[in-house]
Amino acid sequence: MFYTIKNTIMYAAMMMLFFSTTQLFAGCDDENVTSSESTNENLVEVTATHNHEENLHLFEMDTQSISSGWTTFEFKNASHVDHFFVIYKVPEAAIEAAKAADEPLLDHWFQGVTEPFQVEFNPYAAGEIGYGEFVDNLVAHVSEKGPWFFDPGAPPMGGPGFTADGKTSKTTVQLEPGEYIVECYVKDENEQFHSYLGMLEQLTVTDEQSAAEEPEPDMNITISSTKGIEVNGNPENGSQVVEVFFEDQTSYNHLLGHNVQLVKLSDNSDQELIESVIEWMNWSKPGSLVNNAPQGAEFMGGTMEMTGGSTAYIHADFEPGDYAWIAEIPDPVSANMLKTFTIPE
Ligand SMILES: [Cu+2]
Repeated sequence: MFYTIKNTIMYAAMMMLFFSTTQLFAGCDDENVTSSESTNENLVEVTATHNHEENLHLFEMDTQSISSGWTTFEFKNASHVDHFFVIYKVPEAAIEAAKAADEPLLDHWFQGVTEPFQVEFNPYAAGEIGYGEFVDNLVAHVSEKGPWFFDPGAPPMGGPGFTADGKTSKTTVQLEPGEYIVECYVKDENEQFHSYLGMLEQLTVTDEQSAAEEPEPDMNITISSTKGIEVNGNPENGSQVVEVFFEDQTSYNHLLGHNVQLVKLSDNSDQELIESVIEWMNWSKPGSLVNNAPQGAEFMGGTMEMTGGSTAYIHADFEPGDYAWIAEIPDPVSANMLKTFTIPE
C-alpha cells in the first residue's frame, strides 16, 4: 500500500511539474501586464483558536477567497496547543464527486478523507491493531469514500509549519487558481486529529492574478530525499526570508513526505531533547504529535510538505539562541534532515 501511495505522489509530482512549467510561461505574460500596477502582499491572515465549550480547534481565516500567484499566509496561534496549516490542492475529480453527491466540497472531503483517517486510526491508537493493519484499513476506507485522494491525488502545496502556542509564523507559496483544503493534523490528548475537530477549511484561489512579487530571500535551503536539508547562507538576528526549494518529494513510512520546520531549542546540543522532539513530531505514533512540543522546544513555523520542484519562503524572525531546521519525518537524522545552528548574542 505504500507503493500505491508513493506512485500516487510521484504521479502528482509529475503533474505538478507540468502545471508549474505551463504556469511559468503564463506568469511571464501576466507580469508584463501587471508591471505598472502597485504590488500587494496577497495576504491571508489565519488565527488558530480553541472553542473550549465544544472542544473545537479552529482556523479563523480573514478570507475564504484570494487571487492567484505568490500568496503569504500569516499564521497566528492564539490557542494553548501547537498547530500548523497545510494546504492541499483539490483535484477536479473530487469537485465533480462532491457535485454528483450534492454535497459541499468541504463536507465531501471530510467524509472522504478526514473521517476515514480518524475512524481507522482509533483502534490503532487504542492498541487493538498494529500499524500495518491500520494502513490497510485506511487505504481501503479512503479508496471507497474518497478515491480521488489517491488517484489523481491532492498535491500538498506547503503552508505555515509547526507554530507553538502564542507564536505567529509567516510562509509564502505560489498558488494557481482552484479549490484548496487546509488542515492541521496535530492531535489532542484523546488521539483526535485537529482536522477532525474543526481545523479543516476550504480556500478558493480565483482566476485573478495578484500583483504580489516573489519574495527576495536572505538565505536558501534545499531539501531532497537523497541529500536531506542543505543550508546555504547563515541565519542572522532579526527578520530573514528563507527560500526552501523542494528538489524532490517521496513518501516515508508515516505515509507523508518531507517538509522543513524551524524549532527554537533551549540547548541544541541536548541529544535527549532532540530525540524527544523527533519522537513528538511523528503523528503515526500514539502519544506523539499531541498538544504541545516537548519542554525546551518551541516551533517557529516553516513550510509544510510540497511536491518536488516547488518553492516556499519562510519569513523567520530570529533572536539570539539555539535552533534547528528539521523535517517532520520518522528518522530525520539518518535522512540528513536535522540541521542545528545558533544565532549569537
Ligand atoms: Cu492543530
